[in-house]
Amino acid sequence: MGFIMLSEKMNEPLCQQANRELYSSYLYLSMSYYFESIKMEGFAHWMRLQAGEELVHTMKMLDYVAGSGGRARILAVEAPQSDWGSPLQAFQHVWEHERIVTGLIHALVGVAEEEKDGATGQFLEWYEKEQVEEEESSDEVLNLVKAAGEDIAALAAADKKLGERRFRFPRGFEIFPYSGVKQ
Ligand code: OFO
Repeated sequence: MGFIMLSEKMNEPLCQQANRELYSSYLYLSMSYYFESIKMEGFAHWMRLQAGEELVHTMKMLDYVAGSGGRARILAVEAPQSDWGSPLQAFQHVWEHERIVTGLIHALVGVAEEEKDGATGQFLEWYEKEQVEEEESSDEVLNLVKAAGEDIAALAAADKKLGERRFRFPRGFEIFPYSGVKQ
């Protein structure tokens, strides 16, 4: 429990954003299994890690709510799409989705400003930076897939490259163990 009290007007949009982050995790996990079904294992691996990152985004936000005197609530997550016409369509979807999420983060920063909640505004700076990175990496992969086109060898090379991605927790934040428990 921190020293500041989160207002209800800030609490709820943060929980809703955590829900969108969890939806992102569902979406990328769904894409991961789509890629597995078409035997593109590097792409499947990349998406699986992306789904993990989104779970980190979810929990980091809810931990902030819970640690700021608010109440972290888990909301229903809708089922994501499960099939795409091609890797290109899937990555186009990622690209569009991340732009939507960036807009949501900016809206949340706007709520923090209206609420004169400087601590939350500062907390959200991490998400603003993260969105810049997410947009860059989705751009990069989208361009790679676009350049490969229908060329099987180029797609296989892209698949191999994406299979090299490694998972990294944000500095100072891991989702296991729960930070309130010493291990
Ligand atoms: Fe959480 O960054 Fe993507 O959605």
